[in-house]
Amino acid sequence: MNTRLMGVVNVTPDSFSDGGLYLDPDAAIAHGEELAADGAAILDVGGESTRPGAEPVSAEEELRRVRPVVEGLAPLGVAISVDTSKATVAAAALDGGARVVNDVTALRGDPQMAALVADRGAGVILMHMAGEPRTMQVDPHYEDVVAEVREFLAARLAVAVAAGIDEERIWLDPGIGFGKTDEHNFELLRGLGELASLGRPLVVGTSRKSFIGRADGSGTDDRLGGTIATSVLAAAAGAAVLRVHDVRELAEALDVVNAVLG
Ligand code: HH2
Repeated sequence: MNTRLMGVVNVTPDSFSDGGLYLDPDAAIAHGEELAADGAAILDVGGESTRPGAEPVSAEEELRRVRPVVEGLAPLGVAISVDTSKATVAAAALDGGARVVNDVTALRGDPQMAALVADRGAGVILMHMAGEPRTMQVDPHYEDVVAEVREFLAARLAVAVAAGIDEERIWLDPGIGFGKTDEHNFELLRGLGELASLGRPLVVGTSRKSFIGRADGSGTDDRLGGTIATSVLAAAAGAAVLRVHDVRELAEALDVVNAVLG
């Protein structure tokens, strides 16, 4: 399997699993360096938590958090993505050396975002989210979650291409935990093959999410077993990129999987 790891660098006070640990730019840069050394091919730098119930952050504050960290990590040579839905933040990160915009709103959050990504020739991750972080976990409902997420991603892919974004630079993400019940997350993980049939690489992020804790009884900082299990299943189902906090352990797991599969 040729699955790559995206290491999470959260420069936030309130992210659900590592909020406050790397708010200082030097601590965040050191953490990113460690994740790169552990085997991350991509570092995803974010300055706004999207956990259920999170309050939005101003562009100025997000920029203040993200810019020095992107600039500090760019010389490492690994690809940097910026986890933002604001075009001004994305523009500054691209100026600072980021190459990919990870937009959890799939270009719906900021009317300037699609043109920015197109003009800069940047890559973009289009993620499915039902509603917005503040309210997304209030009674999520789908008739057929895999079909509906597939339809949404196909539509957003078409919008992105129509806006002039190179199709080869677009990645798709089912948005595990974003407006989904535990059973919706399980169905999506089982149905990744149907999303892969859209023809674009899939990014999957299960790392430390609460549905794991409800399945195995683990707490937020102790969800490594379930993170590895869901990540390996996603990789086996064709995910191209796994967005994870624990890069070293996931790299080890993928090495062993590859040794077994040959
Ligand atoms: N999950 C989170 C944030 N960004 N981006 C993509 N493409 N896919 C995901 O699954 C995804 C994401 C949530 O995780 P985290 O960054 O650790 O938490 P928080 O949003 O609280 O900062």
